[in-house]
Amino acid sequence: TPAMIKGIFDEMTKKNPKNHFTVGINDDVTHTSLEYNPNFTTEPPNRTRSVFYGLGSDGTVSANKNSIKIIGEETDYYAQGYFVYDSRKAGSLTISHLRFGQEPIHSTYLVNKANFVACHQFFFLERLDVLKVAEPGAIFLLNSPYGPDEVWDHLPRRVQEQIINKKLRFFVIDAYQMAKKVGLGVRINTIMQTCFFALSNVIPQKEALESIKRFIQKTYGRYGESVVKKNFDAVDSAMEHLHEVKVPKEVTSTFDVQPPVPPEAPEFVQKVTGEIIAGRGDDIPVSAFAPDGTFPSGTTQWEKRNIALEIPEWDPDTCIQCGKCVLICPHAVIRSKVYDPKLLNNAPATFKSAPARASKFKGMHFTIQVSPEDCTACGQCVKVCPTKNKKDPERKAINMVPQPPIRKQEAENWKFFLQLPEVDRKQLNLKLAINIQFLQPLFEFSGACAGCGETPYLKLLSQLFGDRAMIANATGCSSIYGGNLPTTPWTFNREGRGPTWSNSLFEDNAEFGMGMRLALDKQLEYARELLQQLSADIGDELVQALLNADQSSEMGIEEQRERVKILKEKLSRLNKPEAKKLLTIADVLVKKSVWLVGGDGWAYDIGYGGSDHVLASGRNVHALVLDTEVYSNTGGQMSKATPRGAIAKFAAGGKPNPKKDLVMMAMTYGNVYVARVAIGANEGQTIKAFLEAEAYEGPSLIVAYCHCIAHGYNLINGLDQQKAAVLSGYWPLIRYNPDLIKEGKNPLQIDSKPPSIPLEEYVYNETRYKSLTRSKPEEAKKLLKLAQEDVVSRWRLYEHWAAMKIDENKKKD
Ligand SMILES: Cc1ncc(C[n+]2csc(CCOP(=O)(O)OP(=O)(O)O)c2C)c(N)n1
Ligand code: SF4
Ligand code: SF4
Ligand code: SF4
Repeated sequence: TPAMIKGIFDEMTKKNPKNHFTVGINDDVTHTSLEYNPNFTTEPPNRTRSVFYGLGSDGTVSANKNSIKIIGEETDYYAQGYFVYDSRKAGSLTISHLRFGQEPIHSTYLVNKANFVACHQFFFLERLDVLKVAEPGAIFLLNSPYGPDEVWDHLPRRVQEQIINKKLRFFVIDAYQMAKKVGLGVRINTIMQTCFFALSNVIPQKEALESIKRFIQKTYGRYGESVVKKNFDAVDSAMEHLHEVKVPKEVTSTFDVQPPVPPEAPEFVQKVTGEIIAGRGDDIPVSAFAPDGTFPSGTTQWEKRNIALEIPEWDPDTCIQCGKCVLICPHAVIRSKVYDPKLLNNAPATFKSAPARASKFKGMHFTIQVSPEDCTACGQCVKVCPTKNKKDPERKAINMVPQPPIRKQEAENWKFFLQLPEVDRKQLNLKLAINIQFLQPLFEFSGACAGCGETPYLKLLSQLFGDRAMIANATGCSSIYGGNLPTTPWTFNREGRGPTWSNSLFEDNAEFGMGMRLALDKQLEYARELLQQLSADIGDELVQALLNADQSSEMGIEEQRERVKILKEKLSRLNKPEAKKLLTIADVLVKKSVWLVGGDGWAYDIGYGGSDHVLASGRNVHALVLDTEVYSNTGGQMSKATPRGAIAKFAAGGKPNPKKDLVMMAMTYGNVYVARVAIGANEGQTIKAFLEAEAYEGPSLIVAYCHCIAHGYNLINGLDQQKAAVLSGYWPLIRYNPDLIKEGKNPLQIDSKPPSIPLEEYVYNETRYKSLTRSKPEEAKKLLKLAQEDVVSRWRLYEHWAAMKIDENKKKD
C-alpha cells in the first residue's frame, strides 16, 4: 500500500535504517518488519470508493463487474474494480473493491476508506467487521430480513456503535424476499446492483436502470426470455423496497460480534485459521505458523458458515430410517447414529430420537441430525427422501424450514449428537446401502457448490476406506474444495485416523499416486524383512500372525491394528537398530488403500497418458474419475468426456464428436477392474463398485457421473438427471471384474436396464444441450440424432460383450 511505501521512505531517512527489511507483515521471528502509519492515504477525496461484501456464487462479483462496464463504457467516468475471494467453489466471502471518478484512477486496488459499503448477507455482521472500511458519513446498504423499523435490534453492539459514531446513512432491503417473489430464487445480485446505483448517484437513476437492463439482456439472454423478465421485474421493484433506517442516538444491542471460531477450537485454529476466516490473515504474526509450513486437517468443522436460509428438519415419526438422505448429502451435514437409549439422559430438550427399526439394532435408538450451521440448503436430502407423511402428503420425513429460528437449538443438538458413540463398523455389512449412513464421513463441510455432484463420491470413499486411505488428487474442483486455505474438509476419526491427502499437478496425478503405492510396497517389504529378523525378540507367534494376516474384512483390519499396537510396544522396549527402524514403518503392516482422484479433464485429457500408464502397470491402485464432462474448475471447457451435442467452452456450437468411452478402453486391458456408476441412479451399485474396486488386487477404475453447475440447471434436480441419464441408456451402469473370469463367469456385468426413454428426455432438461436448440436449431436436431445413435450402438456393444461365453482355458487358470 502507499502507506507501506511511505514507511520505507521514512525508514530511509533514519540515521541507522534497517538493512534487509520486510513491510506489510508482522515478522516477530526475525524482527525485520518496518513500522508504518496505516492511515496514510494518497486517495483524492472526490471519488466513489465502494466495498461490497458478498457470498461466493450469490452473484455479487458478476453484478459489480457489470457495474464497472456500465460506468466505464457508458459514462465519462473512470472505473476500477478489484475482487478478493478465495478459491472455494461457493459459499465463501467475496469482497469487491470498486472506484469511480472523473479523473484517471492511479491507485492501489484495495479500498480501505469507503464512502459506500454494501453487505449482501445479513449474517456477515455476526462475525465480520464490515464497517471497518466505512469512512464518516458513508452510505451503508444492508440486505436484511428485518425492515427499517426492526433491524436496529438485530444488529450487534459494534455495528450499532460504528453506525452512530461514523454518522453513516443506513439503508435496508429484503433482497431475498424480493428475489423469491419475482421468481429469482436466491439470486439477489440484480436487486442489490439496482440499489447501489440508486444510492451512489454515480449516474442519474433513469439512465442507470436502462443500462442495468441492457446488461441483463446481454448476460442472461441465453437462458431464455423468462430469466430476463424476472431480472427486469427485480430492477423495477427494487426501489420500492429500499428503505432508509432512522438511526437511533444510542447503542441498545444486548449482544456483540462473535469470534470467528468457537473457543473450544484448537490453538492453531484460534490463532491462524480463525484470523484468516475473519479477514485478518494479513495481520497474523510470523511466529503463529509452523516452521515447516504444515496446516492441520479437519478444520472445516470450525468455520460455521451459516449460509443456509433454510435447513432440513427431521420428522422421526415419518422416517423409515433408510439413510438415503445421509448417503446423498454432498456436504456431510446430515448424519445418523444408533445408540443406547440410556445415553439420552443428558440430551438437550429438543433432541429428537426414535426407536431403531432394524432388527439388528433392537432396543437401540436412532437419530437423524443436521448441522445447522454447515448446511448449504442444497435440498438434495429432501429430494431423495422416499417417505411421505400420511397425514400431509406434501411433507416428507425431512422438510426444509427457516434456519435462523432453530439454529441455536440445533447447534446444541448437533454438539450432543457428535459426542454419541460411533456405530461399530465391524458389525456392519457394508454391502448394504442402508448401513453406510452409520460410517463417519472423513470428508465434511467442503466449499464445493451447494448440491455438487462430485462430493458424495468422495464422502463415500472417506466413509468406506478413509481411516487407511492415501489419496493423490489431481488439480480440479476436488483439489480446490478438498485442500484449500483457510480450512480443509479431509478429517480424522476419534482414533486420529484419516486419509493422507495430497494434490499434485493436473498432468501427473496418476504417477504421483503410483509413487505412493510403490513407496508403501517397498516399506511393507522392508517391514516384513525386519519382522523376520526380529522374530526371536518379538515372538514368532505374533510375527507369523502379522505376516499372514487376512485383511480382507473390517474385522481382519482391526485385528491387524491391534497386533501392530502390541508390536510397537514391544519394539519400543528393544534396544536394537532394526527395532528402531521397524518402529518407524510398522503402520504399513495395516492394509492401505491408494486412490487417484480427479476430474475428466485429468483422466480423459491432460493426465490420460499417465493414468493409462498406471492402469497398465498392474499395481494395486484405484482411480476415481469424477466425470462432470467438462473442466469444471476453470469454468466449463470441453474435455474428451464432453458428450456430443453439448455446449461447452471451445464447443460453442455443440460438441460435434462423441464422448470418449474411457470405461470401454480400460476394459480392453482385461486385468483392470472397471465400473461406471451414478450414485443418484443406483446407490447400491455404486457402493458395490467401490468395495469391489478396493478389494481387487490390481488396478481399478471407477468413472462416476457427477452433475455440476456447468450443466446449467438447478442442482436440486441433479439426482433426477442421474436417473434419466441411466434410463436413456446414455450412462449404462457396469462393473467389469477380472476376478470373475477365474469363476468361469463373464467379467462384464451390466447393472442397468436397456434404454427405456429417448435421449432427449434426459438431455433437454439441461441448458448445455437446450440452448443449442435456440441458437442453432437445425444443428441441435442433427447432433441429437447422432447422439441417440451413439447410445444405441454403444448399448449393443456392451450387451454383446456381457453375453459372451468365457474362454474355458481362462477358467482353468
Ligand atoms: C497442465 C495444466 N493445465 C491447466 C491447468 C488449469 N486447470 C486447473 S484445474 C483445471 C480443470 C480441471 O478439470 P477436471 O479435471 O475435469 O476436474 P473438475 O474441475 O471438473 O472437477 C484446469 C484446466 C493446470 N492446473 N495444469
Ligand atoms: S440441504 Fe443439502 S447440505 Fe443441507 S443437509 Fe440436506 S443435502 Fe445436506
Ligand atoms: S431419507 Fe427420509 S426416510 Fe430415509 S432416513 Fe432420511 S429422513 Fe428418514
Ligand atoms: S464439480 Fe461443479 S458443482 Fe461441484 S464444485 Fe465443481 S463447479 Fe461446483
